[in-house]
Parts: sequence; structure tokens; C-alpha cells
Amino acid sequence: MRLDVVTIFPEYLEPLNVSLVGKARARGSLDVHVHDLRDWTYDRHNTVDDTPYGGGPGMVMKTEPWGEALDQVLADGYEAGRGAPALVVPTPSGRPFTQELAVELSERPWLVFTPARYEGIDRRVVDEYATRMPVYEVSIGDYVLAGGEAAVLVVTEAVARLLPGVLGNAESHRDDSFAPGAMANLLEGPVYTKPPRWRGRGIPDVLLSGHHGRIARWRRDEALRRTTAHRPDLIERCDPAAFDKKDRETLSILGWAPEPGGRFWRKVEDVEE
Ligand code: 6GU
Repeated sequence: MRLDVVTIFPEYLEPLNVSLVGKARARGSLDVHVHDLRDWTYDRHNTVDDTPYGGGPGMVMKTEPWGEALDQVLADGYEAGRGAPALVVPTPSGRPFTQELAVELSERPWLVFTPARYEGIDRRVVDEYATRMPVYEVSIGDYVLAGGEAAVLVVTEAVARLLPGVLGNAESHRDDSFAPGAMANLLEGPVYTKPPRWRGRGIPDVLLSGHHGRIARWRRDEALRRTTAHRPDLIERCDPAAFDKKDRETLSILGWAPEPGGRFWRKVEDVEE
């Protein structure tokens, strides 16, 4: 997979040289190119932004540097025979970045990222390239970052670990908390390793029992416990058919009950006496 990133802070993308993404690069699974947007400015101050039409606070990134940068980056990638590019535009007003989208992006041969600073990029840039290629405007969560570079690191790491051969173990993705097609999208419960006692704290007996069925059940119950506590929305979104008899028992113990129609599980609010 080829990745191009155009940014006014190339040094912000240094983490792409380390850890999992760095190894994927070293092994040849990833071909990463970081570009300085200011290389496509021609005035003395290397201007990349200007005041917004219609007024208001902040600055907007200008069309011309982005247009020239993207034309050149795209021409170079096409020349290298990289296949069909997709543009990934990090923005707090994008669609939520999910594991499902990470899987979709990991299947593309070439991603071009356009992290912006200030109030974002002149809309005409995205509209222009959207006539030529798929454009994914993505947000990594409900909070506001000063720029899209950190989002590029997030998306890149989520995508890179899905590339063939990068994680090493093909099984590793199957249990991902948000793996698509899982029975129910539950958060993963706690994990333990040696030593068996640490500061007076032991390991749940069941994990030492060697009883695979009971261990799987315990892990499932812990996943239900954690998901109800941290992400009740994931439980409510689940098809009740995703829960087996023992899941239902556990959910009841955790204070959850099916709605009258049985379409959803909901937290039963403690009733005041
Ligand atoms: Cl992709 N960019 C910025 N600036 N803020 C964000 C974001 C992206 N995702 C969540 N907040």
C-alpha cells in the first residue's frame, strides 16, 4: 500500500517511522511519502491560508497550494503504477472513523491524506478531487483537534495493522473489539500474564483451570460486564439474537432487560422506593 501525506508539519508524521507502521515500511508492505505543503507556495511568506469569505474567525487553507500539491503527488503515484488513489480528508465534520472503515481503507492500494490546520481547506479542493476519486472525510471522535495530523497517525495505524503480514498472526484481528461481523460488538475484558501473584493480587481461578469452555464463558461475561459499563450504546444496538441463553442471564444480573417487544436490551433504571 502507498500512503501520501501532505501537511504543513511534516515532522508531526515522524511516528510513521517507528513501531508497527515503521516495521511495515521496512518490510515493504507500506510505502509512505510525507510532503510539505509549503513546497507548493511561491510567495515570500509561503502563505497557505487566508481569511474566510463571509467573515468569521480563523483562517481557511487556500486552494492553489493544495491543488498543485495534490496534482503532483497524484502524478508521481500514477507514474509509480500505484493504481486507484483515494483521498482521506481528516476533519471534525467527517463521518466517524470506525473499524469497518479501517478495513475498507486497508483494501485500497493507495491513500492520500490531507490533514489541515486552521478552520479547514477551501471546499472547492475536496469537490474538485471528488470528481476523480473516492473521497473519505473522516473524524476520529467527538472532540476538536488543532489539526488533522494526529488523525492521520490514528487512521494509518488502524489501517496498517490490517495489511497482510503486518501483525504476523492472521487470527489476531478476529477478536478485535470492533471486528465487523462479530456475534456482538463487545469490548474485550481484562487479560493477565505471569507472575501468578503481584502485590497480593492473584489471577481469576477460572483462567488457571485449563477448562476451555469455562474460560470462554468467563471471557464473554467479562466482555458483557465491561461493555454495559463503558459502552451501553453497543449493547442497545445489538440484535438480541446475538445473545445466547447465558448472555441473557449475565445481562439480567448486570441489571439489563429486554424491551417488551424483545428488539433491544436496556439498562433497567433503579426504581426509587
Ligand atoms: Cl480528523 N481533525 C480535527 N481537527 N479534529 C478532529 C478530528 C479531525 N477528528 C476529531 N476531531
